[in-house]
Amino acid sequence: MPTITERLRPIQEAIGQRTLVMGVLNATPDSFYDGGRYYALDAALARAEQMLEEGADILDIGGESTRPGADPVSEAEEIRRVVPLIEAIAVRYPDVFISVDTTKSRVAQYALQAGACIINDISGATFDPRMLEVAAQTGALVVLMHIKGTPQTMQQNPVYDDVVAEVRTMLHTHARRALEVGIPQKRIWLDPGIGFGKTVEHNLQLLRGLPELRALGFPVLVGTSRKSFIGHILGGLPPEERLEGTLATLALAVAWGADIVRVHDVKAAVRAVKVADALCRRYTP
Ligand code: HH2
Repeated sequence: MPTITERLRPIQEAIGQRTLVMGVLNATPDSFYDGGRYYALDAALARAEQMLEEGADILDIGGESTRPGADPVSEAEEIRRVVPLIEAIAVRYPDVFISVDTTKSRVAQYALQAGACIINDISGATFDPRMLEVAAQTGALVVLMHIKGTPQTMQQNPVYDDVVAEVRTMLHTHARRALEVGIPQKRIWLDPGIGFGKTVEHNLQLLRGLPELRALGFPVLVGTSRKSFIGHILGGLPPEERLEGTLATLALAVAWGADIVRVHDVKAAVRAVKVADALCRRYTP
């Protein structure tokens, strides 16, 4: 049985060559876009299969919505939602890269045992003090995202002097903590946390500031998919109407240095990113 670190090698080798696409799969009743659609195991498995056919590099499995004001979910319930799904995907597709979108170290631990190899923590491993230890001990890759506050409080008037500088400093701190517990640099990805304690203007500044975040020396993941700042720019369009706006953000995110994009619409995103990669990286598969 290859270790998690060995299994991660192909994904790490692709970084810098082309932009990776992470497909979102939320086994939740209340996520802001796909909530309720993939709550049942069969529906979630069918969606996983579809995203892989459409070219997803990674499947990001979540069991707790982090939309503004979402109700927290207990550890036991989150495990119940994600672990059987991860196991079922891993059995069917042993080579697939699965990340678990969680802030709880025990959920991460069970998810890794079930077949995940990436921990995607929207708190930058700050909500659960054991998270980095789990990543270090298991050899998992960790995505450390910036959030201001918690999902319950984050959109209550977020204020920054200089949002790019503050997010950059905080991400640097998160990365240093991860390095200190023994996680190697190439197994740490950073994420500015679009929509997590940010106004529309903050989100735009952060996207334009991606080159500065990339300059920290870690791969950068960006999650703009169907988020509310896109709806806001487009005159109040709902999540269902935000695909084209999302694709515009993906092309520019690639141009500004994103290494991984997290999306709901894998087929469209893979096509957009391939064209952006051909232009920006001179890479064609
Ligand atoms: N955004 C969401 C959830 N997890 N993880 C990372 N690394 N970056 C992101 O931007 C990010 C994330 C929110 O999107 P979604 O999962 O679709 O919604 P919900 O939190 O309502 O489940």
